[in-house]
Amino acid sequence: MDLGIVGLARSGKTTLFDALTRGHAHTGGFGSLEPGIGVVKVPDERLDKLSALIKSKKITHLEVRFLDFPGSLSLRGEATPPAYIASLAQCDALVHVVRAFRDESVAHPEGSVDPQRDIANVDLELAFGDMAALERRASKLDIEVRSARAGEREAGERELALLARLREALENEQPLRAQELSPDERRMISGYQLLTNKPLIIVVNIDEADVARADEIERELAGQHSGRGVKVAVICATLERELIDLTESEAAEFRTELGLAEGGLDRVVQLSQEALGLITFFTVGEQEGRAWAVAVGATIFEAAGKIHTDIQRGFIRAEVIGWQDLLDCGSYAEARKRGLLRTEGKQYITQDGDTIHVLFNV
Ligand SMILES: Nc1nc2c(ncn2[C@@H]2O[C@H](COP(=O)(O)OP(=O)(O)OP(=O)(O)O)[C@@H](O)[C@H]2O)c(=O)[nH]1
Ligand SMILES: [Mg+2]
Repeated sequence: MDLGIVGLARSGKTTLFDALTRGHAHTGGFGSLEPGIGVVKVPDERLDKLSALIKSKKITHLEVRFLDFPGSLSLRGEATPPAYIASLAQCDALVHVVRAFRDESVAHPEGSVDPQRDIANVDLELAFGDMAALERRASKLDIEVRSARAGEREAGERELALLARLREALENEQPLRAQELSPDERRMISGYQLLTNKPLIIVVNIDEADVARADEIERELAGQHSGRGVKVAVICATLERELIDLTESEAAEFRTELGLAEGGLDRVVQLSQEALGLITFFTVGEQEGRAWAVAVGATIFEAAGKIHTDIQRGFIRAEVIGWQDLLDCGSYAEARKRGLLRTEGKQYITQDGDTIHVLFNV
């Protein structure tokens, strides 16, 4: 899962990236147009507790990759370089770092701090990228349709109509992720990797002086901006970056002193999972406790396929128990005795937090 960090120049993208990756990332080097890349574990207390209970030798968390894109997205007047758009298009979701910190020594590219304006401008920039992509596709397809025989034009014509509808939505400042699309239409545009169709996490980078009000600021902004495929998180990137160099107890003390809540960075990572429409299930045994991601609504048969294609192929049935029930029972044996370890067939819809054991035969 690749998450692209974007935003205006000097909004705090690299500071956030360093905090998330604890400074251990591979970076592109000064002046490079390559994004810095870092792998981050998705924290999950449920997995930690389950693995401790079953005494798993190894714990494997979910992982996401963050890509720290250099420089600015909105370049006012200048077109965003196509190579930049193309790299963004490869990402599964975008993280937009918005500057809300006031620091006279750090120049804002627009001359003043205004998070609402910057959120709108970056949305617009992403929409421009999509508009260009849709136009390119439409003009190619138009030629194909015209040169096709009369009876073979229908699919192309339907796609052209869809492209026109999507362009109109973008012109009306509606991101593509907000559009109602049929499964068929979704399939038609799935290859285009459109930017405003990707889940978006807006990370508002607040001032050190505002951390005690972080919750309040987040509620307000989330009320305005969160919606289908959009999540909002508020953090102070510089403080989070400073904390990673401290010991746990030093960091805790520092947080109390500043009124800085714990887990701000974890939330950015967790929100990205949510924005992607993923839920987590677990496999927990003595060898390994492991978290897996699967789309909301996926059957346990599909979940089994995430673990291994053989396990899916030979699927017989699965034993399933909610993570909290397993913790409460204290062991699989006790869970079975109390009837909480259920047997489910292929069609069972996997629930967030399910602990599963697939019985299979290949
Ligand atoms: N006061 C304050 N300064 C910050 C904060 N976050 C970032 N900065 C400062 O802003 C400057 C730019 O931060 P970066 O993290 O390099 O920003 P960036 O978005 O990666 O910048 P580019 O990659 O050049 O676009 C640095 O001097 C940071 O120390 C913050 O929360 N508070
Ligand atoms: Mg940077």
